[in-house]
Amino acid sequence: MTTTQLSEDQLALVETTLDFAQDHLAPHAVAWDRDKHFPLDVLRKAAGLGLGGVYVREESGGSGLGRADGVLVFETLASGCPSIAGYLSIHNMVAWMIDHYGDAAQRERWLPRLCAMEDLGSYCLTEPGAGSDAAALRTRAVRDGDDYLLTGVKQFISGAGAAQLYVVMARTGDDGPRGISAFLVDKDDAGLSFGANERKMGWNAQPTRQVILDGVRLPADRLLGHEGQGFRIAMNALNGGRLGIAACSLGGARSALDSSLVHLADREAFGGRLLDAPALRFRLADMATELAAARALVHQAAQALDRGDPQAPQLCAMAKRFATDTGYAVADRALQLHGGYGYLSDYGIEKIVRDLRVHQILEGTNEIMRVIVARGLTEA
Ligand code: FAD
Ligand code: 2MC
Repeated sequence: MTTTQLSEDQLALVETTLDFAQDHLAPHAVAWDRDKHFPLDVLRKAAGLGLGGVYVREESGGSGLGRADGVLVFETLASGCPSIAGYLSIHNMVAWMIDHYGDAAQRERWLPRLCAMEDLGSYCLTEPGAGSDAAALRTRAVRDGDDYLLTGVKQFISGAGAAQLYVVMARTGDDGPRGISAFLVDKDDAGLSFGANERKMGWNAQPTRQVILDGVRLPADRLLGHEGQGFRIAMNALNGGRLGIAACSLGGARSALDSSLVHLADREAFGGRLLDAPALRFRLADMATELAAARALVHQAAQALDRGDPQAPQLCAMAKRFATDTGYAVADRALQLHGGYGYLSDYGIEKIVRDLRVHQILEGTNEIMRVIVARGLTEA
């Protein structure tokens, strides 16, 4: 169910993505979660549909889609598996950064393999001592002749170890956001290593590791954009990323709602179908209504980002906060509607709840989303 009129192209995009989600993600999602398996072969299949470079311009080898299309893609993918859809959103954020801020040589070097998902991307902002207060990061990039030497630790990096490209935000100047630059680090660069794969509540179908930089020597052409631009680049990428995560919450919650409808139609109690119980019908109606409201906000924010509206960062923060809170609440209520079966792993509902929980934390916690919205209200 959508809240906006979709064009013919968008309907076709949703149909293709839904086929992919139903054929290649949904049947395996529970097993990938259980086995902590990151299905690289399936990601490459997704790339065959243009999902490795969703926002990369066509002349750079991508699909050339906007955010209004992207949120349809990621909602649909997440209806098959929120964890894989979430990683795909991050990979696409990285690919967009290269296309948008990279020079011709950087685009040529990285984009063909990123779009094909022969190489995966990771986004490295968070540190052990700097999460929400991202501008306090301490990873340093010190100029050494024509090179930079990078030293520091990045925490909670999605895709780390499997990815080939790490976009690393590091300090080249003074304290604060304007002293930060963005660098392209290759997995094969000497001095780069990874922590253990973190044991997590959800998002188990993709790895999360520390990225450790111990004097990684990079030639100056690995700087993305210019010195001091890194925080801006990181924030602009996150505006779109937050919409991707918001859309993933919509997709996960929608599939939990759909499962509830099937379960309640099958389940008999007190002489009739549970689906006919008025209290449960009201609950289903509320779940659908809240998801529709969240979707409308996500689409509104996506359109604002596409047209370069100066309010877009605030709208993206509103949409991320609202859609991830709503998605989690809807999935949790779907679990309740499944009774004891919702608590069993094989039904896939508890997995959706665990996956959606982290959407309230990453790409900026929902408290930070409120900080951003409130600043927009109080600062001219
Ligand atoms: P903290 O910043 O320490 O926050 C702790 C609590 O305080 C939170 O509830 C927070 O909302 C609250 N808080 C902090 N400041 C304020 C304030 N001013 N007002 C009100 N409340 C506040 N990062 C990456 O860079 N790349 C990744 O790929 C990546 N992937 C991730 C994958 C997973 C599975 C997880 C769990 C995290 C990932 N992250 C990644 C990191 C994520 O973005 C951070 O965890 C998040 O930004 C919060 O930072 P923190 O964990 O340090 O919490
Ligand atoms: N869009 C565009 N520009 C932005 C922006 C946004 N969303 N947010 C900040 N900026 C700009 C801002 O305009 C300012 O620019 P200028 O220097 O030109 O004036 C600059 O960035 C510094 O901004 P602030 O002065 O607001 O910086 P401050 O340190 O006070 O707060 C805050 C910034 C809290 C908004 C930022 O640190 C933040 O978003 N924190 C959350 C961190 C986060 O989201 N981490 C996610 C990691 S990735 C992840 O989890 C994955 C799973 C991939």
